[in-house]
Amino acid sequence: MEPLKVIVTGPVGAGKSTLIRTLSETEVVDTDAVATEAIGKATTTVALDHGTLRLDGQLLHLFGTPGQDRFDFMWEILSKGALGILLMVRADRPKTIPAARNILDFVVSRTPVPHVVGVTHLDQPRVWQPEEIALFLGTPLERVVGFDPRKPEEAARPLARLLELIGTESV
Ligand SMILES: Nc1nc2c(ncn2[C@@H]2O[C@H](COP(=O)(O)OP(=O)(O)OP(=O)(O)O)[C@@H](O)[C@H]2O)c(=O)[nH]1
Ligand SMILES: [Mg+2]
Repeated sequence: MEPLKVIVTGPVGAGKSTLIRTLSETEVVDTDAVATEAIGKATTTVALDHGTLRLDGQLLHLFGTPGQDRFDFMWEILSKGALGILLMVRADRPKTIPAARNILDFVVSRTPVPHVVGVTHLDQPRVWQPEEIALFLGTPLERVVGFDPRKPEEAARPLARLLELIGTESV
């Protein structure tokens, strides 16, 4: 069966690299480097993450992007040939949601395939609810999935939703 390429994108700290580390059944390739800006964590992806996963009988190749927009040339490179987009957003950092919309517009304009929004950090004390994030991004609520990418039992949830969409529509 042809492997299916999915791009995992979104702003810094949303949990893109965490998701790929949690789910990958093959050794993950990552390119985390020490962050040169104050971003609330020690390292950041500077090129890509790669991992693979078998889900609902389908082999997925997950390509994680950097979150910082100074690496935006990688969004375009990594989205080539992708059949689905997982946009990850932190519920506890509403200030990053415009950046998330910018990334989504950028990727969808070049690679017009279905997307799902994965909302992370919902366990934090002050968060935007998935409904509010859906409204801001202009994404229908049924494509917005709250989950914790650190938890193996939850991490595949948005990808399962994305596979359903890829199976039923072209955009
Ligand atoms: N409390 C909490 N922490 C989370 C959750 N999801 C991810 N994290 C943590 O948030 C951080 C996310 O870091 P990364 O996975 O490096 O984020 P990233 O999206 O790859 O970031 P860049 O590569 O810098 O763009 C990690 O420390 C995770 O353990 C969540 O739902 N709740
Ligand atoms: Mg990363």
